[in-house]
Amino acid sequence: MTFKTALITGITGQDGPLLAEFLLEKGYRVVGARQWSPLPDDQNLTRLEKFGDRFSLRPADMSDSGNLTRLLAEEKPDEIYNLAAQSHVAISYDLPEMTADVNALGPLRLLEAIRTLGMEKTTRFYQASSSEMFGNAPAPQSETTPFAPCSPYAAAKLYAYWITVTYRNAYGIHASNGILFNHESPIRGQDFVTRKITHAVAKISLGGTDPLVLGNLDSRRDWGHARDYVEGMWQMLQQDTPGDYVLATGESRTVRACVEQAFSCIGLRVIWRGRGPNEIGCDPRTGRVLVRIDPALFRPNEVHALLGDSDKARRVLGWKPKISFADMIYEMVQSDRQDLFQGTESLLTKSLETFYQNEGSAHLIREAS
Ligand code: NAP
Ligand code: G4F
Repeated sequence: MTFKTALITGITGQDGPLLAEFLLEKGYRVVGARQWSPLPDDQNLTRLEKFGDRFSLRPADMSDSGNLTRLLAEEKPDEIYNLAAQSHVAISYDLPEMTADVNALGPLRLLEAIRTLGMEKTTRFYQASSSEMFGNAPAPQSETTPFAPCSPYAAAKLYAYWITVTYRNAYGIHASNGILFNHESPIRGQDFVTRKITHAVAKISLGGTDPLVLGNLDSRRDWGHARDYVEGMWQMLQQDTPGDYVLATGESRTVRACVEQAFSCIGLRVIWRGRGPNEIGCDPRTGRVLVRIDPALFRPNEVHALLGDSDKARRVLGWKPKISFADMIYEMVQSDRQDLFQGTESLLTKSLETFYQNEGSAHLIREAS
């Protein structure tokens, strides 16, 4: 029996491992493409070890077309999921050129490789487009809402969106855009706001004393669970005809509400005092400052309110999100608590062992264990 081969770029990020796991469970052979690093971080990939050699890793950089073309020629994927990106909006202001190279020209290089190799009819292509492309267009945003990007990240993603549509129309490639609203999970990067919040809350629950430091508390996002969203990516490539789809929950919350939800997972209520950069979030029982603001974390140009209308995906793909916001934040807080607890525990064990070994007391080592 032959199974399909999927190539996933951005395999070391949040969505890559979750999509790979989803496809491997369906019987796919999955090739994960990751950029070279002297200190590779494979933490998110351990969940894939159980699939043995149906999962493999290949080096690939989105800025190198020769490398990408060779990769496609050798692996001959039935489906390509282009998830690789410089995906942090705030960082895109510091690294606009690199962001454009990877996020805009990266997908062009993949599409050109498909064309050069004559794979237009044999390889389907998914482009990770983003709700950031809507900028401050009025909510709710759907596939027919005019785009209004307002960051270097969003501008680069918009080029990628249109080049995907262009190659679909010009060369008949089965190429689809998933216009995904924010989606999170316990393996979300710690620089994104949900994970930053759940990690800080987990630390506080284990005795940490540092407050959570944030930027704009009033921006609104439509947050779903990444596990639901990777299923939607796959569904797009199983359609007879390619297309562009919004995936969103249809619920929008402020960053402030996300903070309150996360603290509620450890039994703490947050009350807000002050205004603007002087606002603080406090524990009403003790007065302890749990949250404070750093104006440096505000963006030069904020997207104020994202709220998606995913009616098309629900009708055509039969997609719908299953995991609630409250359950997702709870899962993230618990996962961060567990990681921190295990980390602290192993550090403690290590230092005790070192101490006892230095003291030369086998008896005490036995007692400690
Ligand atoms: P992520 O965690 O930031 O992962 C991005 C991945 O891209 C990482 O594996 C990263 O590798 C890789 N990458 C960066 N530059 C590269 C290069 N030059 N060559 C090869 N690989 C490179 O992002 P994510 O949250 O999983 O999101 C997946 C995709 O969906 C991204 O394109 C993102 O822009 C888009 N998206 C995300 C969301 C969301 O809410 N998560 C919403 C809409 C769209 P390293 O680990 O080596 O840096
Ligand atoms: O978590 P964020 O950094 O996500 P953002 O900017 O919405 O982008 C994410 O979602 C996009 C889809 O809409 C993706 F395309 C993109 O790749 C990425 O995955 O910030 C969310 C909100 C922003 O309004 C930000 O200003 O949280 C606000 N925020 C407040 N304090 C903060 C912080 N964001 C971060 N990262 N760090 C803070 O301290």
